[in-house]
Amino acid sequence: MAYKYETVAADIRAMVASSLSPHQAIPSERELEATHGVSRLTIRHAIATLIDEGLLYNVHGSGTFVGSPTLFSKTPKLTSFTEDMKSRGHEASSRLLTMSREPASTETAHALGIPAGTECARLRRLRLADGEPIAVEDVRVPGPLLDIEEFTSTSSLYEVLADAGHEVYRAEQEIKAIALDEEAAHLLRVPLGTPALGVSRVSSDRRGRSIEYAFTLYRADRYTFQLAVTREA
Ligand code: 16G
Repeated sequence: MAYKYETVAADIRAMVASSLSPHQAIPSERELEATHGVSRLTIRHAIATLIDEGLLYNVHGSGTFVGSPTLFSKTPKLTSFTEDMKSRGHEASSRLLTMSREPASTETAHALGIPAGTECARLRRLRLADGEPIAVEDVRVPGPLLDIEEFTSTSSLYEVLADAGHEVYRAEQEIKAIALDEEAAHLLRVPLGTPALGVSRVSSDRRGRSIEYAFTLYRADRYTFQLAVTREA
């Protein structure tokens, strides 16, 4: 059974996801105590847990507020955008920008380890969390692995690929800072030149076969990457 503070923490998490914006104050300890019918100590324990997670932050003497960038932080676990958002209590959705079949450029061919000119499926999507634009994504999938006729704006690419027997197992990623161009800034609804995190990902299946070459541009004000590092080899 969950501890009382975990239940309170889950309630606050849900409240933040459904009705509070970054930097908005959460209800006071006294109000939370009254609405939950638990002790002040339990409320403090729940809030401390959420501060540790990065969901909330405290300003001494003013109260507790909803954090901004860490709201969309990410663990090293390999996830799809849909899974990533879901695990943080947000609903993922997409807007399909373009969908086509085109020959692999030298860069794509090199990344995927296929001959240049091989036909690939290409998807460009705007990715949203609770209706707010978070990322613009450009993905290439080699050869016949993806049937674009069947792909819709509500599809999860990783689910569709897994259903077709191409389960993503491992990925190599590179992250770099990028200033958004006009199109991306417009799509993400931020001012031109706003910094973004550009993530290139080459994913493969258990047998080491390349499945996708993706480039995702995340709004740096709404998305942070978290990595655990260790001295062990
Ligand atoms: C993530 C992946 C992207 C993948 C997409 C599939 C990163 C940096 N990129 O955005 O490579 O194509 O998820 O998401 O994590 P979907 O299954 O929700 O369509």
